[in-house]
Amino acid sequence: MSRHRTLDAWIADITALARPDRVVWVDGTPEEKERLIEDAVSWGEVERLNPDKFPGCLYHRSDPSDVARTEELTFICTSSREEAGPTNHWMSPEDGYRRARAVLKDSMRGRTMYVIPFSMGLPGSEFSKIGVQLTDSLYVVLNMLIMTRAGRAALDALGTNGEFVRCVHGKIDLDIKKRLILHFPEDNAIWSTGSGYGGNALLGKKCLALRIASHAARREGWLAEHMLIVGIEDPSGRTEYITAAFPSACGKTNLAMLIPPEPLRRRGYKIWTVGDDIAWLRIGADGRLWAVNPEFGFFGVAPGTNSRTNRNAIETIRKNTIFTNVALGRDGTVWWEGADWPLPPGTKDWLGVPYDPKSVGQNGAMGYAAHPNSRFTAPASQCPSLSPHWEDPRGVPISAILFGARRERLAPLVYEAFDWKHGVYVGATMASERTAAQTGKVGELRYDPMAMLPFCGYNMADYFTHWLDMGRRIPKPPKIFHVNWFRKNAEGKFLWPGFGENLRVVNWILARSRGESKAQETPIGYVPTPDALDLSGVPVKPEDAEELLKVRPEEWEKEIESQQRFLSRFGSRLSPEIWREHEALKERLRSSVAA
Ligand code: OXD
Ligand code: MN
Repeated sequence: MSRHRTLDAWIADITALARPDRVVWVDGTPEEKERLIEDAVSWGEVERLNPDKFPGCLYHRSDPSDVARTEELTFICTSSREEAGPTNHWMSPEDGYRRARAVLKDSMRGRTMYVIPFSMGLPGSEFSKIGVQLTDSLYVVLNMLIMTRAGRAALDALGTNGEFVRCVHGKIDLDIKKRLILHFPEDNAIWSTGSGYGGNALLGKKCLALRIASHAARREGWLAEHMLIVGIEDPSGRTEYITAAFPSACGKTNLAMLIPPEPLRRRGYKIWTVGDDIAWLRIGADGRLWAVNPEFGFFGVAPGTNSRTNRNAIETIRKNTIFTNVALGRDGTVWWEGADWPLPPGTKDWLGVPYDPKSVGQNGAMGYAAHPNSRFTAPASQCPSLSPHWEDPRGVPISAILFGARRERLAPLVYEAFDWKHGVYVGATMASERTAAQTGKVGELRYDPMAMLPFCGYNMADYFTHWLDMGRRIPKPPKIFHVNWFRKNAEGKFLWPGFGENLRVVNWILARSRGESKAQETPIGYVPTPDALDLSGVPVKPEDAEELLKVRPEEWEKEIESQQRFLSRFGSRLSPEIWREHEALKERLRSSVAA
């Protein structure tokens, strides 16, 4: 029981429906966490890892059918289908509640239902939103304790009549037939059933902080975005912040925790991580855009993470971390493809089958030891590059916004939009090759505007309009850029080394944002002049550097035909300003090809 009558009445309703044997309130104390871990271990939900090598760490294997977000089972339940728009799956609120209630009915008999009050953002800050999640999964509770500020403080912030997002989660028997991820933005409610996977089940993250929050942000005049936030300190001691939106599993965590390459580190460059996945942005009193990270931890992709690609992440996950669907050694240590430590003896793969590297491709685990979307859940506070301002209730001021895609061809390493409106067009027509974070065919090209395709809680045409409106309201807007670390040469080799070297590109972006540094105008935007990027010591051949920045108008003419098909899906709801940007781009390309 709390002091909040609406909260208590709602919990009573769900308890009567799901009929758990026990209801346990999560208070967020370390003693409680220890007790919950004990229970989770004794019920076989998690195993403790080797206490010397991975102190306080836990291991979890999920159901093999429950390893990624299931976008086809994710719905926006608004009164009209148009409100959800053509890129979201829609269900009427009546149908949504009826179906979810039927699935949840009696499903917690013999189980405990946990009540998790949590705050996205610092409790009490104007940026924050409170949620309360009910769940029958102890694994979910342990993850929520890392990913959100959960427990007593969130409940206190709610007081006796504060507003909160009602989050109902039942893993039930993880049956995909019972899987539904439903959002009711008009009701401030989320119902998720039949899945225990992070993106489907940790309801503070994608469901609240993006889908429900984006809907609220439009009403309230701010932005809820799928963006990392990072500060770059230069040798003079000045720190400037950027946000960057990349589709899932395209390196947001790596960019957020980047280690400057040696020559830049020696000159005094430092990186300050604020967030790796979600940014909430508001217009500050000084007319700039300010951002907070509403999360409390990192839910990162494990494969490919090593001390070369992301040393800060490796430091972050050494203790108090939950590993899901990675490979497990007999000695209680973990491993994944791309780890830079040896395969531990007696390793079992993510399905629990003994792993034999010699029979890769033939065993039941898709040939991988760790699932490609296996994850770590780690407290942000353990990150060595964590910004001293990461919990500043005002957030940090943003100098530039980056949109990024994974494109083997076409998109240059970096280009700058002509202005905010053009930047919105660039974000709206972002297309990327699919990764393992979504179910579906890896490698296929899909439009993912602002990396928000799976996360926008309303009609994306209205979302673009909201971005355009925000541009008019921000007195000192950040500049907008597009980056692509993934361009390949004719032999299929990456042209750009990526990782730490990305700081070279970010430095050009920051210089441009201050009105410094050189660029050449192309039909798609401003591209660095060959001498404007500091490539000293970067292992890139001059001809590759040229190719990286190349804009081929003939190729872009094909691309904009496909952009036009994508944008047409929004019909008359799409702002004429977006079409004007489209026409202007077409015209610039036409004259450039003609010349
Ligand atoms: C994530 C995702 O887990 O975008 O961050 O899928
Ligand atoms: Mn994400």
